[in-house]
Amino acid sequence: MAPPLTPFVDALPLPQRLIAGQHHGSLVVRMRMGEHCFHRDLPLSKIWGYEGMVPGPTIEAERGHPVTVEWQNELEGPLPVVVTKAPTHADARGVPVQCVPGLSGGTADRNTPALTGHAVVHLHGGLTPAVYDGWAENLLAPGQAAVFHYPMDQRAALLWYHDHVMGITRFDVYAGLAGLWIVRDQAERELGLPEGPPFEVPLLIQDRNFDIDERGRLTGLLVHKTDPDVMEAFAPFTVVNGKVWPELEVQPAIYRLRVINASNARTYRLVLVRNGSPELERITQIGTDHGLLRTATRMPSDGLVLASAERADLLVDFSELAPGSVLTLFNTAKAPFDGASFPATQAEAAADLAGLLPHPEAMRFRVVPGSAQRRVFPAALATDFGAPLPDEVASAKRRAIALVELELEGEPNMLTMRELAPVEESDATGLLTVTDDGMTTRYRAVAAHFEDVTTFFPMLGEYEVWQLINLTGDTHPIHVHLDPFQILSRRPIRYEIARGGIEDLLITAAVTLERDPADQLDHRIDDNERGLKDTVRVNPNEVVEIALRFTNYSGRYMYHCHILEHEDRDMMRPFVTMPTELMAFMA
Ligand SMILES: [Cu+2]
Repeated sequence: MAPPLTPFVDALPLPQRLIAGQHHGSLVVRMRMGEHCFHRDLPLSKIWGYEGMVPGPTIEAERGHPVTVEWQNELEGPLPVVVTKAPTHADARGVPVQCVPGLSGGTADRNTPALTGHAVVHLHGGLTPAVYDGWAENLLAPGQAAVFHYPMDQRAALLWYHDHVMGITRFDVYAGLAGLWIVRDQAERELGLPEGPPFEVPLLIQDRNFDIDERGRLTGLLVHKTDPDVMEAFAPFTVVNGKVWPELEVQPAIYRLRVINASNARTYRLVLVRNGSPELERITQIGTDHGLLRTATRMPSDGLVLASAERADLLVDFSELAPGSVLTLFNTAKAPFDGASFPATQAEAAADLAGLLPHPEAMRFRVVPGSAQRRVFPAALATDFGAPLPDEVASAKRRAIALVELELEGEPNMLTMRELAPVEESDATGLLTVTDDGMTTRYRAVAAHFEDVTTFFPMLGEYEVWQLINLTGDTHPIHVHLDPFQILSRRPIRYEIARGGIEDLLITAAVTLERDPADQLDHRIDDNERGLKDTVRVNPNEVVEIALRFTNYSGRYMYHCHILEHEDRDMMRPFVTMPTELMAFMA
């Protein structure tokens, strides 16, 4: 399908840097309506952005140096996004409507124009006291402001800040309310990694769609479009740092790319291609969500998978390339993503309309003349964390959560996290059984929706193991606020859901920890996932176990799917971290 915009004609923008140390750790960031140019050939788009920009300024902080941000809400309504649900999944030619611009016969949603700009800021990956974490219901109306204190008592990492309003996060982030936040520290600096321009480049990747006028010309107006078959918005244009399919000129040197998937729903599997061949070996991954891995790793053989909110810290070696060399970054992941593999050698041909991937291009790198700079970075990177000890895991509090899709007539399906409590009774309805190596545990769902009773009260300083059981057909990136976690295991399951077995709360299903004969996924933990994570992909037919330990801050936090259309409907739950000594006084 010919792209309706010319790729690689805009230079990759670098977000404005806002270095906290230059402002005595005290920043003011305004949320404002702005006008933004997503592509050379597009009219200006109205956006909501931090400082009126897409993405917002990149805040840079130093470990151990607290940062305060006065978040000032100066947004003006209405929401600068047309929200629509197209009446059909595909048009008369059979092209899925989410692969093309415009409303595709959909009518503009009537409720979203009433959104005047309530907002709340969450620092994703921040070890932040609960009062400053951006609870989804504690909103700032336009004209209101709040000062949030960020201790920055955490290791160097690429974080991001974004809107988190209950029920409409998908629209506020889509409108532009997202920005990067880099924590730096001495341990990382001692490795001599590139820091700042030109060799450290953040790449914030999103997908966006735009409206068309009566003559079919793109208008620049942002469109959030879903369809009767697919409840997530998968937009056809890949936007990096606010530009559609940009190009970055690179010198013959090693670049450090700080990559984040900031899309609402789309998962990317990134493959760097030169002269038709994948060049995965040109890339070394040194960090993940919460900073450096213990050792540098190669790319997975299919490419780098990043679901919504996942980050990767990459070293890319352009040093031996002749000026004029061109390398294109492709995305080979179909949408909705279900973990299915795709060979990197086919990356240029990854376009797939049925997979809602009309244009697999993401961006391009072009080598320009410069003095070649060859450097070697150490393979051993971090020693400040290890895998949780078997003893700690064995004695940890265990929790089980089923990821479930509830089909509804006449409205979008509802995705929920069913928090499960073990029960003794053996009656067959309303129970979810998990059979592992002949041992069966019976559970009853005790919470499903955000406003249901809180059931998770982790003790500060104590390990917990959360078991995430995916009973849906898609991959869900599950994000836990506050401290990072480590992935303990990823194992195949087969399951049967009883007829009518998914009710509003209860679920009747049998899960067995063994491979379903029809299941093609390998269910392995990639080397680049063996770090400190805050978002983990849970694929279909899979149970993932994570080890968490909350440390410094007591309070009410959230965990949720980071597909924003899921989070908003209703794949999000609270948990309360508690100091142990308070438990004796809990009624
Ligand atoms: Cu989800």
